[in-house]
Amino acid sequence: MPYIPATPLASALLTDASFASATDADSDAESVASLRVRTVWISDIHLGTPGCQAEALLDFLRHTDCETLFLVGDIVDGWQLRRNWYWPQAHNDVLQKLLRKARKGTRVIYVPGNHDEFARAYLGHNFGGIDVAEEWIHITADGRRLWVTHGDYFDGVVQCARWLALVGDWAYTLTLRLNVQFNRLRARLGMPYWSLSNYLKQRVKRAVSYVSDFETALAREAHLRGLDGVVCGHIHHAEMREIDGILYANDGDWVESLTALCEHPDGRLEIIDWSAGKTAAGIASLMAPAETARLQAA
Ligand SMILES: [Mn+2]
Repeated sequence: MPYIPATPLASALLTDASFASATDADSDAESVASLRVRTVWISDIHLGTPGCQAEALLDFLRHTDCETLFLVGDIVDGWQLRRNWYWPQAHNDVLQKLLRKARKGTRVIYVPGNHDEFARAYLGHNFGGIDVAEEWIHITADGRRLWVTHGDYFDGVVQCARWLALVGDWAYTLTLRLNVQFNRLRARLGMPYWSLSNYLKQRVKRAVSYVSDFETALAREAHLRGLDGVVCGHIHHAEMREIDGILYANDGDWVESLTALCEHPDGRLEIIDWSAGKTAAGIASLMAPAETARLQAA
């Protein structure tokens, strides 16, 4: 029995007439000079939102060739699409490009994030050569073990906002009512007024500040898991640094910064800023010296 997609996005993609033609048009762009790396991590593309810089990402994907491509979450923005349908051709082309890479032999691993949490229902499945996984452990060419996760599980603000969104209005109202009852009881027992809603708000605030150091929280978790580092996205801020001996790498986003993380053949990691490096000269400067020399000799 054929699989009937449950989400409007999936059905739109599968019924879109431009689905096939985009693939063909795309093949023209295959011959451009490539940045050849072992691994690429990209995240926070937010397809389906006007902010997504799909053209820039397409340009990056056309110039890049890798063995493994990680899609580190927030690839399609299900939150926004549910509110307001926005799906231009370039966004379709990005998906086509990703599927094409998978078809042409790139290992593509998709680790969903909070904006595309609908994909978390398909963990362990494979769609057109793309593996969907909750998280991954990547081993670099020089033997380092890196935990790949979107990062939202460790974002106190998201966790709490979600909790507050879930409990919502009625809980706040209930809390206030409980507070009245509670203080009536306290008054009867001769105890001073105590605000339950205020207490709860303080607790939430403390919880937020506790996990607000997102980077430290992720590095700590990688350490607890006995790994050498973590690669994540989510906060739209490309970064690579050591936190207490653990590598923290964030591949940035394709809304503002146009950044990706790559692993060179020798295991060296680097953040690629595509807003600066989209020329052939820029690509050459991103390569390891040996790699550049080899290409110049060829
Ligand atoms: Mn996110």
